[in-house]
Amino acid sequence: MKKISIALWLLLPTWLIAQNHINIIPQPVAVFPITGSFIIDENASLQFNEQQKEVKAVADFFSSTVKKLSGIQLAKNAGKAKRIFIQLQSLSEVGKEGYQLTINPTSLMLAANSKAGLLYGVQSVLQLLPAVRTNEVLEIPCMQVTDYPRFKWRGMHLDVSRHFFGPDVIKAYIDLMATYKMNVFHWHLVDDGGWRIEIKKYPLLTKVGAWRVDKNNLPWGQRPQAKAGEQATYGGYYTQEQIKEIIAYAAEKNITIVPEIEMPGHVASAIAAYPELSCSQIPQLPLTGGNYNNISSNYCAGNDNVYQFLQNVLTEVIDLFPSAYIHIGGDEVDKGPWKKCARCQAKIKANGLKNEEELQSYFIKQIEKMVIAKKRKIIGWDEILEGGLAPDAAVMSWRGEAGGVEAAKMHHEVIMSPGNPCYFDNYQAGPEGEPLAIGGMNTLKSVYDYEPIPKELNSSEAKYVLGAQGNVWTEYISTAAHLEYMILPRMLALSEVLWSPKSTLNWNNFNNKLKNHTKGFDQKGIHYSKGNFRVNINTISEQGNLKVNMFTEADNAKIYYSIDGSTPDIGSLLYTQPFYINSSQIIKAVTVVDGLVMSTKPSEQIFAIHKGVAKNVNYLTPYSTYYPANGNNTLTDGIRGTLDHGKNWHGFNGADLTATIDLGTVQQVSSISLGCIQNYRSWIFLPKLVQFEVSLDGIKYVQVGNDINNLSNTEQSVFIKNFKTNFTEQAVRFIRVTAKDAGNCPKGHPGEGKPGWMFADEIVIQ
Ligand code: TNX
Repeated sequence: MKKISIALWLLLPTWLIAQNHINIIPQPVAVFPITGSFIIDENASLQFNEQQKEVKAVADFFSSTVKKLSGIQLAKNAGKAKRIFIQLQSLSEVGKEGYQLTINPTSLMLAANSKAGLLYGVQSVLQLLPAVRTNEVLEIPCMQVTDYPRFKWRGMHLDVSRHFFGPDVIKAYIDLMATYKMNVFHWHLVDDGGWRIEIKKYPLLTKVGAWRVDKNNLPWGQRPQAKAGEQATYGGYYTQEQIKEIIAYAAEKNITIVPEIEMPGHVASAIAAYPELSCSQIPQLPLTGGNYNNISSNYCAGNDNVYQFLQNVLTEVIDLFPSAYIHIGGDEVDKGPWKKCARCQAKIKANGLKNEEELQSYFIKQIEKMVIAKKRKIIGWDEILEGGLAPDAAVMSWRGEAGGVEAAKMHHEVIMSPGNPCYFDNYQAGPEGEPLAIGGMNTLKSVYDYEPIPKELNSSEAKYVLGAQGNVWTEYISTAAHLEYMILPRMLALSEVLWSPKSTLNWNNFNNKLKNHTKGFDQKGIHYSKGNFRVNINTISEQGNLKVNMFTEADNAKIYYSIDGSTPDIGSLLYTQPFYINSSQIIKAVTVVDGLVMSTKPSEQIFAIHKGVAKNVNYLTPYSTYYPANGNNTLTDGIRGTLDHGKNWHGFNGADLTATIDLGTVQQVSSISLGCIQNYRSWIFLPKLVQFEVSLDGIKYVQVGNDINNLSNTEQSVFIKNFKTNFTEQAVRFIRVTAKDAGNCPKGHPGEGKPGWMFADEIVIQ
């Protein structure tokens, strides 16, 4: 029977599933709809074994949730006409976390091998109820469900150092995770911006290290460092009692908390408390933001007292957290201070190490020994591979997938959390229309399309990939509402990737189900992004002609657009297919679903049609491979770069731009311009000046203009400047544009003294 139900499920068209309101996210392994429905009302009774503590806990959770939703107090083990069974039962098919549900008009039977399975079964049942709770009947469509997860690590991370989130926010985060069957909470408790866990042996870690001068009125990257005498009023930490309570709270919901005690870098907070832990041993104030000038953020790897300190810290951490894994960080260690430190150099020599990379590896191996002695395993960011991986360490791959692939091939356990698409601190649609974020862009669909097993792994290596995780770094996230917005709805997409069989993933079905979930968020006042409804405006260049292509990730959506600068709505032009444009214009577009404009802000794209469009650009020095934009001819593709510097822009690091364009034939030209963007936070500055030259033969050039930058490179808002020259019309075939790099980042900038970036987009020739 079970086999038949799975087969039938696969045959069912999506519309039928949607019609049956099976809105469960993540998608169950097998669902077999049956006619009819089970109605939860006063005639229903909960049937369970009250002697079994774990079952009773699940039954109580179910009953209290029903009470909250509807006011109905379910009878327990009573002789009622309809029954809801919750029971432990030996089931061969569903494993430790799976469950089976059989719902018909008079009984709802939930069975599982464990409490975890029962909990997940209850989550599914709750998702089958109507999303909007007015006085609607609690009606559940009849069906059979067999369900269990694809991956055993279904993680969400949260950085509570850059901004602090109190226990209530953490519990709400855990609740959201549990609703979507996520089971590992990676708690990033230590970083430069604050030490957040009480350690009894070292009280200054929280007395000093948890508090900083409040610069919250400024974005993270623009915060000046604290000055002596300023009051440290922003921060907070968790007492060990609070931590125990949160661990127990999470465990009730089948969530394991993996604590991260970051080391040997990213520990300016610990050094603020105990300066003797750094190489320089110079006292410092806790970091207020992204400015590291004259701040120590590494432990001294040559000082044995540091290892003793960490042994003591880890002992308390391990006593608190039952998790099999302890995360010890290991990322982004600036080896500079170690190079200059006599103790570190002596340690390198005494242990026959080759360099500072091996010193980092030595450091991690010492820590691993301490953790293993306590019967736990370490996990670290992929930098722990450099200089040699500690023998039993698990690796969290964040700089793409390469670290994870390498570790899995070495038969080490791996958790995938590549920046793209697993960084939930990146934009989901913006930057326009979204709260300021750290940068990047991970759309809902990019998360949904993510496959945690890299192609490079064969099936036996793939077994080392335990799962994946969404990471939420909080430099730019300081409130609970913003935090919700950043994880929703992306976490729902990730949960489906990690739980559901690959064969059941279906973007349209997910979108359909999502509507019900976002309705629920609306009603509960939970914040989420509507970035999924953003219109993407792209162009296709066809033999020098530009074709505009628009697309939205949203299902069942229409796109309306304007070409006259007005705000589009349902009275505007309806997009049906790609179209040519042959004049400069601004296109604004919105997504419309069921007659409602869904986009938070219309998408905008400026098209500049000019004599250089589709002509080849030759660079003297190539643009950075990090910013390929639309390829070689990005500067002549007719598409102007917007405030999102990750798109349509070519970047140059510490180098001038010299671009030559051949118009192919001699043409009359009277103006040339080059667009440049400044984004102080991202180390991008306007060029010093832009020089324009023209030529008839491509050999002898004549200068026709020289536009000097008159705007400040300390201006912190993001803006675009057009460098331009107008001259008497003349016959021209070749054009050369040179933008002189502004040099190092300015004084007071976090990158002071280091090369900045220069970003250029369209060269407009008229
Ligand atoms: C990199 S991911 C970091 C974090 C930052 C994050 C911002 C990782 C191991 N290190 O310290 O907060 O980028 O996206």
